[in-house]
Amino acid sequence: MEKINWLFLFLFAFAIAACDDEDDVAPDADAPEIAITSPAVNTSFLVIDEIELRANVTDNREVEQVRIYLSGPDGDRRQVDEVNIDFVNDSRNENLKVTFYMAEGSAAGIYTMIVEAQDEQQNTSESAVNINVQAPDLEKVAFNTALTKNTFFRKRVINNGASLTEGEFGTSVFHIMDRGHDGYVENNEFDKFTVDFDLETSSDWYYYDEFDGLSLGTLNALLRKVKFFDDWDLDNNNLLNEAELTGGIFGRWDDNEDGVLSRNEYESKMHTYFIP
Ligand SMILES: [Ca+2]
Ligand SMILES: [Ca+2]
Ligand SMILES: [Ca+2]
Ligand SMILES: [Ca+2]
Repeated sequence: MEKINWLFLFLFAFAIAACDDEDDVAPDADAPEIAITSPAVNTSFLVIDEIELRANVTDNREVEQVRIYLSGPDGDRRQVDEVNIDFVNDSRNENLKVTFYMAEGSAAGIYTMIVEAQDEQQNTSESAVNINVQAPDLEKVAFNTALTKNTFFRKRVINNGASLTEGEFGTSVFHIMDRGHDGYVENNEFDKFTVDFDLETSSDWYYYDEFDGLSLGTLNALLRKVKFFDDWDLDNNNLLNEAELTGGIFGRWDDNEDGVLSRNEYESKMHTYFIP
């Protein structure tokens, strides 16, 4: 009995001490420190690239929140991300990795990426890095690089960069057409793809189903009729490698057939089909 009372007293005192501690936090005058590790200063990005920011944020007590801003050549400043730190983790040292995309129609030029970090007592600090955002005309090889270096492309095309059989190509086109990402190709998705891939004038490219959407089997039959796979398979080995695949897309998007994709030939289609 005696023992239990002592234990109780001890726990009680401990609880009071803990409460006391919380009510009487010593002031923290030190703002977090931020080190942006990537991208390097003045790195160039295409307006359709995914942009990855990496930063290390430390605080003597606790990093509470980090906000990422992008400030453009027109002086606009928009928030691209906000990271609230989970207090359960070791929040004195945070390695951040944030991926974002330029909004469609963004001005080309120098942008400043700003990382703002706040600790639990609202001490705030900021660090920034400039990047160079460009929207050039793209030749076929540059377009291939632009697509394949970004992870969003391989998320839409099956096989993770390896060559595609005709059936795998059909499945990949199905994913690309399904821009709503719901597993169905509805009529409006079919119609949009028809225009964007320059198929309006093809009498072989047509289906009508009011209710169920386009089936994979129907799509494969249509693709065979318009010879996408055959025409894109330049070395006739019955496989499409990535260069043949992106070259095929390039050919369908080059509306004025001048051998380059201008910004207005690639940007909005990239947002429609690939950029998350
Ligand atoms: Ca602090
Ligand atoms: Ca859909
Ligand atoms: Ca081939
Ligand atoms: Ca063109």
